[in-house]
Amino acid sequence: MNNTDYKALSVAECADILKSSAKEGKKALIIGHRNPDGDAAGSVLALKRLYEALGGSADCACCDKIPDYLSFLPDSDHLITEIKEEYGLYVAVDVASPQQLGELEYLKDKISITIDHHASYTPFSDNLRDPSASAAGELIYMIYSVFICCKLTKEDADIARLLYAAISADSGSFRYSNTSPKTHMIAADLMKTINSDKEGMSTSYISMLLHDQKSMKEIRAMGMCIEFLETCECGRIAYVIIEKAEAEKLGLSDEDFGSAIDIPRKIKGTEIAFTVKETGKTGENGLNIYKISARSNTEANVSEICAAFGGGGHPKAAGASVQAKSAKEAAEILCSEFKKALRS
Ligand SMILES: [Mn+2]
Repeated sequence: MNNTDYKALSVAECADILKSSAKEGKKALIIGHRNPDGDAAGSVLALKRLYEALGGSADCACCDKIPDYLSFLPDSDHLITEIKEEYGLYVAVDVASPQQLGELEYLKDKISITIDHHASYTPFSDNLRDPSASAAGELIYMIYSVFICCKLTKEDADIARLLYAAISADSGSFRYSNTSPKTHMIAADLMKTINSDKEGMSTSYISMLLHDQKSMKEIRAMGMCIEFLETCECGRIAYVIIEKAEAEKLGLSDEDFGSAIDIPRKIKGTEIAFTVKETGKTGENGLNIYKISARSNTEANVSEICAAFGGGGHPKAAGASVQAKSAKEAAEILCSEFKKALRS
C-alpha cells in the first residue's frame, strides 16, 4: 500500500472502529513504542481499560519491558513483551514509524489503526493523528470523552491517572512548548476525576513519582554525566559521551541513563544538548553504533537533524543512531550537524 492509501481518521471514526470491534468480540492488541516512556505506557494501558469498558478484551504490549520508575501506573504489570496469540484488532499508540515498534515490527502489516502525535509520523496504517497534541494521551483522552458522552463508559479514576501520567510525562509536567491551553483543560478534567477518588494516587503524587524522584543508580548516572560534560560552539551546544566501560565500572545499565540528557540541557546558555551512548554494537561497515538523544532549548529543530541519521522525534526532543569509529568522532560529527540548526 502507498502512504496515500491510508485514511486519516477523526476521533469519532476511531472511536467507532474500537466500539464495533469490541462489540464483534474481537480481541485487541494495543502496542506502544520500544523503550516505553510515560506516554506510551500510560496511553496503551488506558486504551486497554477503555476497550474493556466497551465489553471487549485486550492485551497491551511493548517489545521492551516497562521501566521501574513507571511501575506505579495502574495495571503496569499488564504490559507484555512477547506476542503469543492472534488478535482481531491491532492498534499502535505513540508510534511514529514501524521501526519504533522495535522487535514487534513484524506485526506492522497487521496494524489497522495508529494513534500518534509525533511531527515525524509517517503513515503505515489508517491513523488518528494530531501533531499539536502534547502526548498520545491527549488523543486517547478524546476517545475516552466520546465514550463518556455516549454513555458507553463512566469516568474512571485509574484511566484518568494513566492519561494524566501520559500527558504529564510528555509535556515535562506541563512545562514544554508542546503544552497548549487544551493540554491544561484536559489535565484539569482528569485531575477532577483523579482527586475525587480518595483511595488512589493523587495528581501531585503522580507528578512527584514521574518528575522528582530518581533511583540511587540514576543519580549516580547523572553524576557520571556531570563528570564527562563537554561543550562546543562557545557553550551553545553541550553534550555528554556515555562510555559502556565507564558505566559498567559504576554498575550502571542503560535504563539508569534516562535523565542523562537533562545534565547538558540544564547548563545556562545551552541551545542544543545531546548524549552519545556507546551501544557495544557494530554496523555492517565495521563502524561502532552510538545511540543519540538530543534536545533543543530554543527554536532549533533537532528532529530534522536526527531524521537525517535515520532517527526522528519532535522538534525539541529527538533521537537517532550514528555510526563512527569512536564516540569522540560521533560527537564531532553531531556538533558540526547541530551547529547548522543554531541561529547565527
Ligand atoms: Mn508520546
